[in-house]
Amino acid sequence: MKKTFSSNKKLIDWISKMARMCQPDRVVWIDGSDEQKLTLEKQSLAEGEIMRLNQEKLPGCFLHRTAPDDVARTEHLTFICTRKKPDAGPTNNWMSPSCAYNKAREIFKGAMKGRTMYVIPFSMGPVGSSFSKIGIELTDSKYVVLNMMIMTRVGDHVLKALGKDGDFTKCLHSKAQLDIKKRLILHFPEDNTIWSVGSGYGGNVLLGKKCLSLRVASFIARKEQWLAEHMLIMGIEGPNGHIEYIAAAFPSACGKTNLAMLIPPEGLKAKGYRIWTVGDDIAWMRIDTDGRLWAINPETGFFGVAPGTNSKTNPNMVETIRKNTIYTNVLLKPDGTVWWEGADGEAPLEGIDWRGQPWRKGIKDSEGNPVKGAHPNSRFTTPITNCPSASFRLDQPHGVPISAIIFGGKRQHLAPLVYEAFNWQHGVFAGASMASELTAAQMGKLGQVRRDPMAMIPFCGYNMGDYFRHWLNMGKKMAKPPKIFYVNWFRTDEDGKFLWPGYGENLRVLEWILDRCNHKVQAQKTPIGYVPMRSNIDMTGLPLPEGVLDKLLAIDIKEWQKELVGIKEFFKLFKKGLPEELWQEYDDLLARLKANS
Ligand code: OXD
Ligand code: MN
Repeated sequence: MKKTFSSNKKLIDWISKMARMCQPDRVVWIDGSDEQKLTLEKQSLAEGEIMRLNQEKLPGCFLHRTAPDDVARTEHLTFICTRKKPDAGPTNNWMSPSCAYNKAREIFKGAMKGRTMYVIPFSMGPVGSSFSKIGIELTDSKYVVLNMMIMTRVGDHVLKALGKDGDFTKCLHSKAQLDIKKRLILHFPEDNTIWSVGSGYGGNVLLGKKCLSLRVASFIARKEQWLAEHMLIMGIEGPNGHIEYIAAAFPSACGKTNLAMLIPPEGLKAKGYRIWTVGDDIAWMRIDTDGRLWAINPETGFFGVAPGTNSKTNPNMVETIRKNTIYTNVLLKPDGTVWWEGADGEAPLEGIDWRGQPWRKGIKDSEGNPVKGAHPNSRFTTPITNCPSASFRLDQPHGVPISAIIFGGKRQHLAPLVYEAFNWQHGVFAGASMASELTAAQMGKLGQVRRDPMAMIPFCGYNMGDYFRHWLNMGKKMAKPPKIFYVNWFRTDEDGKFLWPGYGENLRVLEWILDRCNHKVQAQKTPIGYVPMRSNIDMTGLPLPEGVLDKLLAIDIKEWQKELVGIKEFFKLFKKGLPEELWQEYDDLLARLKANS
């Protein structure tokens, strides 16, 4: 393979040091070329790390299987390693940097013997943009290299941008023995360093994603006065041809990817609506000279959950993953294509399941439970540029201006379909007190509420009390801050049935949100915020039964009073570290509810 060199001494010294510890047989620099990608694919195929899928039906697509105990992010093995424990805050696992480095060093020592260490120079964000950050990932996994080439901008041009003295996030990964007892995902935000060992699962090992773009970036963003958030970004082209952009934070499995590339329902399509997808998972946002918040998606690919993806839930994604996609832990069909629970069409009669075992339709385990063909967290890694709704502004270095920020979660009863915060501070309170319910499909008690402020609980790289303070400060710096909204697509009726059809129909709510941003419609003031007047949500082509919209928008004062108990309990975790303004918002809401009870 072609040799690549960098004149960056810090980089060369660091690679030498890591190589002395991991002892690879050779070091290979990733230059980002198609030629090198082909070589890596060939080698990876020969070693059985990936499998080529049916190239007629799925050109450029591969299948990979991870170890059965390495199929998801391991939050209990994920640590924020700040020198002082309080700097990690009460919601993160903490380890002192010296203890963490020592523990991990023991696992990394000699872990790459007999293997190649790949040096991946990558840029999160367009190369050269003032938003962007450079990382270098060292890894002994070709699967990681191939995935990083989809998810980030990789290659020589990044090294060139790094130059002689440029700074970078030092990302070290080794599969080591893929032993869960020797698995650690460590973040050293004060050293701009990430060490991940013992895993091969994307969320733990594609270090540009959650580790750099959220945990480390959120730490840097506070210092540099910007925001690194777990948010989708989408453009909504309205009837007048003008595109407005929104950013939205929902916890994992609440539909960020589906929303980011929704297809407008007929009623709204006829008015001229069209969606432009900028990102489905991460937003980096800065205040520009116009006093507005501008955002980029630092990634170039989707790392999406396969089960449930079909032509009804997400037609654009079905198109996206037809080529140049790496599938992980899905079912392999006899014709060399793939399947998962909730895919289009009938389940195949047989196949090879995500563990590599023969599988038949209807097969049950020894306890009589159905055996899944695909793991519930099986994934695809696919380029954004494949997506029919991909925004033409993906590479614009200054990003897109954000008109509205939306928070949301799964709540069967409490939160209405949509409400608007009274102002930025109230919106920060809505985000900070965000929560989502566990459903029957998840472990835990049905209906149990899990607090997940701004959908960042697993991803904030520092004390969340300081994070809330940072959000409050950012609002003060903007001449024209985005309006903040809260949505809930998941309200149910007395029989537990969803009241709102969701998916493409969610655009009706987004239209109202933009109408509010543009001062086009009045709203009704309630104790929790502004809710829509019924007539201001365009229901053309969606004949909901009489009274359903009222149910979707209703506010139950007693339920909200109960909710405040949970919010208080959560806020108390931060002791004196919670900004006084959030307690003020809490008290004000309490008083408004009381006045209306
Ligand atoms: C993800 C997640 O993989 O949020 O995006 O877990
Ligand atoms: Mn995510």
